This record gives sequence, C-alpha cells and structure tokens, in this order.
Amino acid sequence: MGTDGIRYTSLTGSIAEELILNPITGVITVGSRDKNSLDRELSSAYFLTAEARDSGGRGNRNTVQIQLVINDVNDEKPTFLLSRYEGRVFENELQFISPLILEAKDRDLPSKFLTIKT
Ligand SMILES: [Ca+2]
Ligand SMILES: [Ca+2]
Repeated sequence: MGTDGIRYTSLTGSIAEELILNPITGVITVGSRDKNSLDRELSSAYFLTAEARDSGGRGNRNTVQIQLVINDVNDEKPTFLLSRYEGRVFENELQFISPLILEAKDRDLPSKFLTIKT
C-alpha cells in the first residue's frame, strides 16, 4: 500500500488531549475546547509522541517525538507588589518625606517592541 496506506494513529503526551491529529493528512491542530489551555506562563514547551502505521493503520508502526514551543503573547496585566501604596509629603513641599515608588511585575516575557533608550 506504500505511503498512501499510512495513517497517523496516535498522539500522546501531557497536552495531547488539547490537540487534534488528522489521521489521513498528519496535520495537527489545536482543539477548540479551551483556547487558554496553551499557557506559556505555565509551560513554554511540551513534548509529545506521534505514531504512524502502514497498511491503512493496521500494519507496521513507528513513532516520532514532537516538541511544541508556546510563543508568548502579552496576555497578562501588570500586578503591583503591594495592594496599596501610601506617600507622605509636608504641605508647601515639593518632595515626599520618603520616596514613593510603585513597583509592578508582569508574567509575560519582556517586550521586544517597547524599549526605552535614555
Ligand atoms: Ca503583560
Ligand atoms: Ca503571555
């Protein structure tokens, strides 16, 4: 049956249930159940194993490893390290008694497009 008889018969791994393997074409797509299931902030890469069999999916089998890399998007908002900040300044003064510094962090990767040069 040659190449025409090859079927892509299984996809296994920690997030295999989130993906769909077309048994005829071998195309792997993301399932539509939950688009938030691929979260770079949880894991930036996954490993899967795919299997192919000849003779219409009933013959000899072989497997291949797949590394799926999750590229980052800016989907996390900044979070402040404190829930509330307080500053104090004497009236008629221009400077705070002690510096008032906000600090926030963001779980996304650093942006490649927003660089501030001084
Ligand atoms: Ca962000
Ligand atoms: Ca992100």
